[in-house]
Amino acid sequence: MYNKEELCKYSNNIRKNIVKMIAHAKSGHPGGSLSAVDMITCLYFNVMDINHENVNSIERDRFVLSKGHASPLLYAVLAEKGLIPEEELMTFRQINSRLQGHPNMNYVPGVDMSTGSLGQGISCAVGMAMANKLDENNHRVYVLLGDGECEEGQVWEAAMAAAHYKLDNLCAMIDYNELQIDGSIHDVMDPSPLDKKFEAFGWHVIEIDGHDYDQIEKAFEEAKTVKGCPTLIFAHTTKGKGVSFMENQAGWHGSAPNEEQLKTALEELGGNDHD
Ligand SMILES: Cc1ncc(C[n+]2csc(CCOP(=O)(O)OP(=O)(O)O)c2C)c(N)n1
Ligand SMILES: [Mg+2]
Repeated sequence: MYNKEELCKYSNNIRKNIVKMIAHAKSGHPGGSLSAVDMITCLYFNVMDINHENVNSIERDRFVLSKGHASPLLYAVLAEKGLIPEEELMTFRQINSRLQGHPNMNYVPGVDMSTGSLGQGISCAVGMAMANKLDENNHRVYVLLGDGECEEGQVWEAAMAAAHYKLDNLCAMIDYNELQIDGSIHDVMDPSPLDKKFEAFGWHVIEIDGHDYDQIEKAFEEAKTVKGCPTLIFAHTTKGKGVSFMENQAGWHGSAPNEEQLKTALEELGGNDHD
């Protein structure tokens, strides 16, 4: 288990790589990548059993990035875990790169599902969790959803099926940053109250601050003890977390920083070195 200081160091480097690769590609989605860094760092370093040796094995936990536009986050975490080379991150969104704008499970080791069409990832995760039950495979399935993504009807079919099939090996997380592509989720198509809705669909719901490592870790631990229903971690987050001028700005959903903005972002994140 990594302590808070170590997790912070990994998260910070992941944030730096996210802004660097998006700036280098001149396209990508920084806001929703940065908001989920703390949860996904904790998941990959302290919760899931994925590593270099078992990456291609069926005998490990699975993660589905249902909000596939946050691919820079997934690639940066995989690099931090040593599953893909860190240098490769700068090929993000280039022709012939394995690291396309939305993740492709056929090319990238550690990518467990190809995603990008919002709503579909959670359905895949439900199928994977059902398969694990049928195979008597005790490994768990984790899935990250955006709050805007929950405006997709398919999410609710998946939520209903997960409860119906008592998938207690499934843990979903909602990155509740309250923004989607064009503005506030409450203005675009209000999906709230998401916690109450998942509860009504038969899920065990845990509400946390998605930037507090103690709360994140406790929630994952609690989820492992829940029997007979799936768990939702409903995480309050800040879109663009860690880069002041990106925080809570819908405009940074899918825009790349220019050279000057990259410099400022990296300064705020403590410089350009891998320390
Ligand atoms: C089915 C589908 N419709 C629309 C899009 C375009 N799109 C990409 S990201 C996004 C907003 C998602 O908002 P949210 O889930 O809140 O993501 P986050 O704030 O975490 O970045 C939209 C509408 C898509 N990828 N898939
Ligand atoms: Mg959002």
